Amino acid sequence: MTQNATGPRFLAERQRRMLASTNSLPFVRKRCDMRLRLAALVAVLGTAAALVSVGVAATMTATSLPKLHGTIGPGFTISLKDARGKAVKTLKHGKYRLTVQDKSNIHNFTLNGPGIKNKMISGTGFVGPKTVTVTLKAGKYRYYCTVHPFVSKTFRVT
Ligand SMILES: [Cu+2]
Repeated sequence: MTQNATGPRFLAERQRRMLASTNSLPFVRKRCDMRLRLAALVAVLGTAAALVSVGVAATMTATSLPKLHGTIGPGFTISLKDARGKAVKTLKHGKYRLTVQDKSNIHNFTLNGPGIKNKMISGTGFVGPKTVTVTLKAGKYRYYCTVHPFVSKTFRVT
């Protein structure tokens, strides 16, 4: 005798399987959800840690760089001094933290040389301090005001 596919035994078995599968579905979903959340959390934490370490590295690099101090104004004067207050004539190539004190709104402080093409560090109309990181390469640099180009000095980088 062959079993009838629509027999009561078969139907009961099919119903049991369906129930079992629908009952286990939320479980599966929950587990997947938790795994996804965990993965997302790990990713977020990883990114945060990476950002913090990048921030710390950037801050440490910026503050440990040799410092240069530039001034422009208030008259027709421009200057660049090292951390010890000595007028800059020659510098070793590399990265520097340059702070310009702009003491006049009629001038700007602009730097020109290898790798730095007429970079206006402090603009005309601006008064106050401006700090930038500059990478100096071997060669001759000139710092000046574009409005009054005769307000100008040079230094050499080796
Ligand atoms: Cu000027």
